[in-house]
Amino acid sequence: MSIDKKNIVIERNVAEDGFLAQPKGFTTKAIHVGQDPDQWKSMAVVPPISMSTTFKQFGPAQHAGFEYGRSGNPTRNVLETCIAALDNGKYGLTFSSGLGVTTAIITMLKAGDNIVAGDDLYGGTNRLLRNVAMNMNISIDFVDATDLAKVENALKPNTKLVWIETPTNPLLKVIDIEAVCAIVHKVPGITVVVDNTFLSSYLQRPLDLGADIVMYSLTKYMNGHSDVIMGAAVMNDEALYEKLKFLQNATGIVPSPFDCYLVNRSLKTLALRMERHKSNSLAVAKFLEKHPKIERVLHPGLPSHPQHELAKRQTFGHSGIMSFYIKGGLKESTLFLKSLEVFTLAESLGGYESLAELPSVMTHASVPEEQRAVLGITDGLIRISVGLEDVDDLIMDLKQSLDKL
Ligand code: P1T
Repeated sequence: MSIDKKNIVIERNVAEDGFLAQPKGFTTKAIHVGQDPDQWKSMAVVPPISMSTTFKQFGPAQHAGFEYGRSGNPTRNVLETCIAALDNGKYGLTFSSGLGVTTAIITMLKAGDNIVAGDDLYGGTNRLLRNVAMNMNISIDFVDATDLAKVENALKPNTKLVWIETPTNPLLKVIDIEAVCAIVHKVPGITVVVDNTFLSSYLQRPLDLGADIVMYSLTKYMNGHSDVIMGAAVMNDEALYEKLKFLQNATGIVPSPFDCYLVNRSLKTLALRMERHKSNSLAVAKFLEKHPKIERVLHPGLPSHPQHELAKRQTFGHSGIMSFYIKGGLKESTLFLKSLEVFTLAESLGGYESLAELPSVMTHASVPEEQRAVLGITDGLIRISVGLEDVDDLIMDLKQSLDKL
């Protein structure tokens, strides 16, 4: 099957596991795009870290491409070029965190505008929309975007942004990006943003499916080593890019050159890491699904997942993140989490190490209680990020911890 989007022909072949087959060339791009040694006088193969906050000018307002470190930096440029290529996008921009990207995008709006957002979002995104954007007199409608009619019905004359995560945090709902974009783009002037943090550009490419902006918390899989907080936005539209580039500088939400170096280095192993996250997490999900102390496992790679078929059509596989309902409540989930020995009880996800957490009191504590109840973010819902350890050790750890219940 092949589809034609904005003159790019996208091949969609099916892999053995039923998900989309990965086209050739991803890791070659991750290693080479933006990294040309000829761009440096030293011909360094590894892009140097330019820590300088300012750059010498030939004459007043005459410079060689860089003037001040907030408005542009050579190490940041390398990373932004590489990140854009991985999403088949024209333009990439990096910010000091994932929420920094969200702030910059929201700052494109003005008082009186409306945002339609998915109802299940990272707690910090939910908090930013409710407690910051709403205070700027921007209205937000939260909808279950797995139901396309709800997205369509929520659009208003003043809607300027549709914001979705897929899969969602922490309930792993999968949203049909192509269908949402087709509905929204019938109305001119609405930007569709897809938060692709849970899958990375290796496992899902929202721009190819019609999204206007793909955004990341690079803090997660894209960096993958739990040692950098950073965010990115990738897009094809020049006007959008110019607006966001202006805001990147004007709001000052920029990352450090050293962190850009680290993320750029990490991208070289993204494909390798994601393949291992994918296989480890499926093995863990299958183990948990059969365990008598577990009520239900939410993992798009399992046939029991409500949008399993959609996940297969839209993604190149699933990452290491999943949630599950343990039988019982706060007492049982607390005992389970405290008993883990290989998994670390901590917020975040997407690093090489396995993590586990309780969204209701940790990552999603800022979501209003009533909304958590409606969505099913209960005290029995545990989220895990399956890392790169030996999978038998991970399964043994989960087993010994569940045995304590
Ligand atoms: O932490 P930061 O880099 O600012 O990214 C925010 C963010 C945005 N989008 C998604 C889907 C996210 O999961 C996050 C951050 N999430 C966690 C810290 C967490 O534990 O879920």
